[in-house]
This record gives sequence, structure tokens and C-alpha cells, in this order.
Amino acid sequence: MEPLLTRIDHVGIACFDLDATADLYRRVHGFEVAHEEVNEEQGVREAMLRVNGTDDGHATYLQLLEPVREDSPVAVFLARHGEGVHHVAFGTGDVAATAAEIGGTGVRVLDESPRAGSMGSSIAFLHPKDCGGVLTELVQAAGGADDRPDGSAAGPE
Ligand code: CMX
Ligand code: CO
Repeated sequence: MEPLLTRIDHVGIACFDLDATADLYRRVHGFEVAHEEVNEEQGVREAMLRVNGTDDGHATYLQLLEPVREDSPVAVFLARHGEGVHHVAFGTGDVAATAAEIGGTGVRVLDESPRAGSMGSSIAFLHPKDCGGVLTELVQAAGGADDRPDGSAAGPE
């Protein structure tokens, strides 16, 4: 079977104060904020810190997440667990097909159809209880960056 997930897109980190946490990662790790946006649907303000690569869909990021409302998943997580790693996100060429394929194995897919993610990407989440305790995000970068050189999607065959 071709691998469905072809790279690590980002690691999501929950924090109470986005600006203070971005400053910490700049001072301690030397990472700059490449992109910032509010995702109302996910209930977060987020900053993408590029770790390697370029912003053409092949980079790996840290995604800092600050909740913008009390009932958002990140707010619930912070209240229960405090700050720290919230999810791991893998790149895939076709998020809907990959979610369907993984869902077919019995893993709970949390999004009926893909939603809007950072920087124009399409995303879907897998339940942490079905993924060894790790909330798992599937990411299809904008612009087909995960397609193979021959133009075919790097999704399931
Ligand atoms: N990582 C690992 N385990 C997690 C978790 C996480 N991020 N969030 C919750 N859990 C665990 C809890 O510890 C709990 O386990 P126990 O029952 O053993 O205590 C269980 O899952 C249920 O947790 P809960 O606090 O009751 O939370 P909910 O079930 O209401 O929600 C989840 C959990 C994963 C379904 C929900 O957070 C969700 O739908 N997440 C997807 C969307 C999201 O996280 N968006 C923000 C990021 C946006 C982005 O990346 O762009
Ligand atoms: Co994410």
C-alpha cells in the first residue's frame, strides 16, 4: 500500500497567550512566525512557526493555538491538561480520500467532510482514543503540494 500520510505538516501546541508563547519560541528556539490567522470554526487564534522548508506546502511548522471562545476544543483541552502538545498533523495528497480510507478501518473521523485549515489547507481530525492517545490531523496543503511529480495525488491507490 502507498503511504497515505507523506510528511509531518505541523505539531499543534495549546497555549493561553499566543503572543507570549510565540515570543518564547523566538527567543529559545529561534523560530519566527511565518503566518497568523483566526479560524472561527475551530475557535482558535493560531500562529504558524516554520521549522524547515519553504511556504509552498512542503514546510513543517509548529502551530501555536490560543482559544478564542470557552467552548472550543483547545479551551477544553487547556482547562483539563494545561499548556502543551495538542495534536500532530500529517500531510496527505487527498484529505477526503485519506479520511475515508482510515475511517474504513474503524478509526473515528471527527469531520464528516474536510474543513478549512491554516493557509488555505483542508483538514480532518481522527479521534485521539483511536490513535494511541494522539489527536491526529490530516492536512491537504493548498495548491496540491503533496501531489506526486507526475501530477497524481499522493493519496490511496
Ligand atoms: N490529545 C489527546 N487526548 C485528548 C485530546 C488531545 N488533544 N483532547 C481530548 N483528549 C482525550 C481526553 O483526555 C479524554 O480522555 P479521558 O476520557 O481518558 O479523560 C477524551 O479524549 C475526551 O476528551 P474531552 O476533554 O471530553 O473532550 P471531547 O471528547 O469533548 O473532545 C475531541 C475531544 C478530540 C473530540 C475534540 O477536541 C475535537 O473534536 N478536536 C478536533 C478539533 C480541534 O481540536 N481543533 C483545534 C485545532 C485546530 C487546528 O489544528 O487547525
Ligand atoms: Co493543526
